[in-house]
Amino acid sequence: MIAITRGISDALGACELTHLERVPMDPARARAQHDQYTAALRSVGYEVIALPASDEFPDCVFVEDAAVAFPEIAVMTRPGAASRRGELAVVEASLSKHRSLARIADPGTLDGGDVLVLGPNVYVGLSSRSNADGVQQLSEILAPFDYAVHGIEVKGCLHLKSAATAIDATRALVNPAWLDTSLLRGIECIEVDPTEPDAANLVALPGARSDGRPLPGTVLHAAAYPKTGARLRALGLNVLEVPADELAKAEGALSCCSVLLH
Ligand code: CIR
Repeated sequence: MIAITRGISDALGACELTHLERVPMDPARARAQHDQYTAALRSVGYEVIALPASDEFPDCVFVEDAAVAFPEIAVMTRPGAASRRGELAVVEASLSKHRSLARIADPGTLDGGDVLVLGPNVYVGLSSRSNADGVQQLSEILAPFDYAVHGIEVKGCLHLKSAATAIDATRALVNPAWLDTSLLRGIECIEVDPTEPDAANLVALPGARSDGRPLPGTVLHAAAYPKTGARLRALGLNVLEVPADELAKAEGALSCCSVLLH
């Protein structure tokens, strides 16, 4: 399994912000936390392809928004924030070695953070970043592979995956304040602790291995949300906690920091 990541820009403090007030950000501290993220991925068997950071693109570490990878194809997005569109070239050059590529075109916009895959259903947040044209284009790209693509409203957060992420094909970790969970068809929704609204973003690692043995139910989760982490452990999940509070100041969570190839 491969994880594509990207380094943290020295210009991180000039990132896009939608719901948060700008506060000072420390790229060195963010890098130290990001190193723990990539170490966790390596520890369970992922080969990490670490793309270089760019001073031109403050948000380049959030590589998830640039591309969405499926086993059959990868889709280069068209980020809703114009400042982020130049991030794609480096990601595309790397991803093209592993997948055939499709592209979202103008007037469509799509951020990978809005794309939630739950088995054959692909939910796309209709957010400030992803529009209906982007959803339609993604639907056409994925139709030959029998995925059904559904646009879904999100409110109060940046991306759909701020509000819900997949634990596996049938379960999601959700903040029900930010989306109507009844729209996730046939999915068991595990709620975040109400005191941790930002805790719904995890990274499921279906390929996780230890000593060559499968580690089923392994997820990465942010250390800042221990009560929700305890809920995940109570489900029998193998929770790898990583610190991520510096990148959270840039409105980034954990899934934003990688594109996983299985
Ligand atoms: C942005 O606003 O685009 C970045 N500051 C944060 C992007 C986070 N990405 C994600 O949740 N997938």
